[in-house]
Amino acid sequence: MTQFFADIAPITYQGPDTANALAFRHYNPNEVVLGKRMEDHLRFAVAYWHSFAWEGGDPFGAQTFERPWHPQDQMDRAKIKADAAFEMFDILGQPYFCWHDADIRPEGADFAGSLRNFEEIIDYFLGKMESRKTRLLWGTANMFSHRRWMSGASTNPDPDVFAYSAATVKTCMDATHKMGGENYVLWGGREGYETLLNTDLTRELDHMGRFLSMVVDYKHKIGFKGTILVEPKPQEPSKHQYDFDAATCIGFLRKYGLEGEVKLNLEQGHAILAGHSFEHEVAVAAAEGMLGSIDMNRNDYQSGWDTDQFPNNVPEVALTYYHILRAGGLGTGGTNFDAKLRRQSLDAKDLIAAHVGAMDICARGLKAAAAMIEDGGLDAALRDRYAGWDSNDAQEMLNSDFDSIFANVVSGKINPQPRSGRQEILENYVNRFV
Ligand code: XUL
Ligand code: CO
Repeated sequence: MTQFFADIAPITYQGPDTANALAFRHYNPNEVVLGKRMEDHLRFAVAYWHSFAWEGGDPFGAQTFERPWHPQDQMDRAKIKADAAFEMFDILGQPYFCWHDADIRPEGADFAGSLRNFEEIIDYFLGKMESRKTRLLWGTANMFSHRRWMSGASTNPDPDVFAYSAATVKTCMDATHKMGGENYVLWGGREGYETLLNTDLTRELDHMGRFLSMVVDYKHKIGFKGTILVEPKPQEPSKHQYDFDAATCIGFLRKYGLEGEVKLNLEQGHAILAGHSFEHEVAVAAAEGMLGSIDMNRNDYQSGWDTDQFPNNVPEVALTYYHILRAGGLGTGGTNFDAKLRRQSLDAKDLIAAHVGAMDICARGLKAAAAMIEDGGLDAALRDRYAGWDSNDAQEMLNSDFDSIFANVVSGKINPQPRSGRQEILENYVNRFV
């Protein structure tokens, strides 16, 4: 037992009326929603990097947090950090967590040294997981922080960096496989560019496609049964990122023949940066059968930065889960809180409260989404709006050509009559449930 969370008891469900700041009001893991336990719908995960590796810095100032595992450059402190992390998973009853290699182990003197540290900490995790329910939702490689990746990983102009990236991802996939991880994620923070003046965009995209094919080949070689996911984001840190949004990623996957092998890890804040709502991104991925997993963290709507805040908007979350439920759920994916505290939130209690609130918001959203599905109002409205397409004439038109369609229109047989889209009525409908 570490001292970090010493005075914080496991969080329990106490119902919507409790005044206890550290209790669930809505997240009741065993409550059945649409025939499935809430925990099994939501599949929450803690992001190791924001909760335990991030030190509270921003572009104008360094560390504000003082944790027992700081500074994070030694193996013994990496283990203290792991002790605290698993204590938090227990306190929250978290079913999953996610890591980057760089979050969990100190960098070694060279590749082999980093790998030794990494393998030691993975075994340390496995020891802790023996007696716990918490599992690995996904692992990933941090190929954006160290200066070697300043010009990209698989898209780097230097083939040596491509090689270093491949070796790094191999070790992270091995570790994810060993831990029974349910997905493997690739987010290309520096797979993009600052200026076309020094960038061969066509070549870089081909290298990225080839790299992802190697990831898929390696998955099959080692028998990893999890899902490979790419995470779209339009910019930050790069000015232009190749994985701009869901639609861009889907086009990329199709171009390189990977659409049957790779799905998407969608993040709310990234959707906002791309000028989309989160439910748009979810619906686009679901329409292509490529909905994989979600990072449920929002951005500040005014600043335009990737502020990675915990979710706190029930209507937004409800519409997201509505589309997830309609798509058949998250599958091997989950709801990862890729979210960090504000840098003034110094206390262990802040970290717990942030997750409790986020889990509650998601539970409320899920319940609202389920109620809308059970009520069927949105589905009925959609059916009604597209009912004209149920006719034989409309279906035959799709199999005809311009000349026969033209004949029907010019003869006056077809003469469109505009109908209301009923947006406000539908928004009012949603507000009844959230
Ligand atoms: C960065 C981001 C990453 C990925 C994993 O914006 O979202 O943390 O989720 O690399
Ligand atoms: Co993310």
